[in-house]
Amino acid sequence: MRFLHYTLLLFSALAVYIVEPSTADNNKSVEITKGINDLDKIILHQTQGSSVEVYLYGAHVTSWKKKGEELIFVSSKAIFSPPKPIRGGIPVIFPQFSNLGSLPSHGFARNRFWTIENNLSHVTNEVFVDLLLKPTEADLKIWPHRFEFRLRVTLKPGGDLMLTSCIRNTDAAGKPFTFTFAHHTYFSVSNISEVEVKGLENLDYLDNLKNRTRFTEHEDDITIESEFDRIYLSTPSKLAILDHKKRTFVVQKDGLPDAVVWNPWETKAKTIVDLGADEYKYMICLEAAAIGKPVTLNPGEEWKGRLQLSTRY
Ligand code: TA6
Repeated sequence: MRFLHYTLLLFSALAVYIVEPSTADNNKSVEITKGINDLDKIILHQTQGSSVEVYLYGAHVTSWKKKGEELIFVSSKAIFSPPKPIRGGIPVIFPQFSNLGSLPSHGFARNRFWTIENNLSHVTNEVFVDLLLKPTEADLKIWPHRFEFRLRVTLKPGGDLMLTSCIRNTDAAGKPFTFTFAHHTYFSVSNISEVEVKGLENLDYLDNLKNRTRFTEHEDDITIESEFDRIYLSTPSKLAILDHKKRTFVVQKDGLPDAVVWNPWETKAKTIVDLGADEYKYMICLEAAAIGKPVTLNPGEEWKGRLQLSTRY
């Protein structure tokens, strides 16, 4: 009887965790669990109290912690219930950014259920999970293109977060398709008044508040003092958000030439049902994106994009 009891305990522990089989303090693991509203969630654990949480709903990162400190903003009013996208975290914007096409704004990848590719693992010292999205019959009705979108979410030993996207055109009928893309990251900041965005000086941008009219940025460092919504074109691969009260976020990107900077500010924030009235003060979106030059893939072709987030103190 006692043998049976311990065996059951062992198997239930194994069912939830894929734990590094060596010393406890390594603590590298991938945990499959339930989140808000019982939605499936994966938690990547790394050494030194780093962790990442990602929902299968939207392949949506909703938490990134280093030394136990939360670095990603999620609204206190976020709705974790399809088809509403989750407000905050890192929404995956595909195959259409904003209203740049006939699909619903920001496409459909952020409100679809993704699946786990069967290799929850950690290689070397990295902990990662591979997520997969393929179009449903309903998707094919609104966007008649066959694709496979693989997103690897990786937590590195030092706590850096990496998102590696791989989109393949699997259309057997030989049709190419074109898309725009963004990782719509909501960074958590001490206060928007303490923030500067670095690396966008002298670049052209499309102002979403002025019919996407094209302008050139003349400020060295961007500060936000009102509603702000711009698509910066062909930016450097390394950008930074300096929060004078807390830390610096370093954003490194490959295959994602553009960057969107967004803050709704007070008035617009009041029109967003799933955003708390003054929460605009504690977030800034800096989105690694491919918008200015939409990506076209012929059958069999693949596109890759990579985003790496880190912090400096
Ligand atoms: O990325 C900036 C933006 O396109 C803004 O124009 C604003 O609409 C924001 O995204 C949020 O969009 P959502 O559809 O999530 O409300």
